[in-house]
Amino acid sequence: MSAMPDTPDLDKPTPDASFLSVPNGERANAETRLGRRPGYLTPIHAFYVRNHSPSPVIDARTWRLRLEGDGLAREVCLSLTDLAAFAPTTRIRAIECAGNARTFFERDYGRQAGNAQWQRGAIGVAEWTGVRLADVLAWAGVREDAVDVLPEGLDAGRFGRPLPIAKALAEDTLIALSMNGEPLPIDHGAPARLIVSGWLGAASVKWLGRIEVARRRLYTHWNTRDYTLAGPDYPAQAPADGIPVTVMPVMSFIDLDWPGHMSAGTTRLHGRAFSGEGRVVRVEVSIDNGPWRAADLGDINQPAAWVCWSLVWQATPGTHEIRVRATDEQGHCQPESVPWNDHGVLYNAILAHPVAVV
Ligand SMILES: Nc1nc2c(c(=O)[nH]1)N[C@H]1C(S)=C(S)[C@@H](COP(=O)(O)O)O[C@H]1N2
Ligand SMILES: [Mo]
Repeated sequence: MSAMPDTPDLDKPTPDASFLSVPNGERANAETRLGRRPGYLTPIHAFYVRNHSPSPVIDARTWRLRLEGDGLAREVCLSLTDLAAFAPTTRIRAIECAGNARTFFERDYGRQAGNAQWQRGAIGVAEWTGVRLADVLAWAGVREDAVDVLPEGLDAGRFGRPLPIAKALAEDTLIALSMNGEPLPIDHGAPARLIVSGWLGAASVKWLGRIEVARRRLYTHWNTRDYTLAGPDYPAQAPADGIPVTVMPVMSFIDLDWPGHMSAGTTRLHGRAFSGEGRVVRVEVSIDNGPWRAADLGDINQPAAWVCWSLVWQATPGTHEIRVRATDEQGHCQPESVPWNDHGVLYNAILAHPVAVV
């Protein structure tokens, strides 16, 4: 760990610590304050961190990635130099924790769901550079009848969340070695992490050490006992306690703190909208239950990253409620409410954002 991190339990420097706040005191976790308008790409110092064990410090010179399992023709071990031989690939992609906005379950149902009580900031967009997992698996001789791929971290809990082979072979599933043009920071998985486009953040395993490829379905805690839709309204899918979360649904945010504060007058509201299922095609805003008005969308609109939106507003003094709803290219729109689930995942209801204008 570096000598004096600005945010306790994080390795990375957070020069403007107000960019990150810690949900409910869970150690080594921090969320982005969207009210600080982080930019299209979330800068590293402002990018949320979700750790189930503290960030391990790994020596990149001795680090190896082991690929094994009955779904491969051979077992291989790769160093960073070996990985550099594969074609470099860059993608702008979001990572969003399946538990983002979990705190709103408590607001809606009067009790807390799951653990880390995220507000809206367990999401970020970065430019990831690395190699395609598909290229590495092909080189290791992935078999036609491979079923599941389990990437595993070198953190104390050996965190791992299995993926079906089709998602592992997708052209934008990356072994990322850098983030926003810098070597991957310790808190974000140095020296190598997976980036799984559009899926729950848990699939983007950090501090990769091992990848198992199997000819059967694979299960860990993280696709059977957490990051599942579980509870009275959801059927168990043995051996999972519910439906394992995969793709992240469409969601939108206003770039204001919660509650927001601003001065009266003509102003422009800003925010961002994301869907794991493709591009966001429409963002609408309703103020104080008024008609839905179409917001302007920014020029950068990558699939499975967010699009920035803005809308001119004549802000009058008083307290207002601003609602935003996004629609993605699959035609999916945010719901009015989200049914309770025990782990508090996939909260994407339209939020009534309180804003005080003075
Ligand atoms: N090895 C490992 N990988 C991990 C985790 C972890 O605890 N250990 N957390 C996962 C979860 S739940 C999320 S939401 C993302 C968060 O990525 P970030 O910390 O880079 O924002 O990492 C995923 N990868
Ligand atoms: Mo997560």
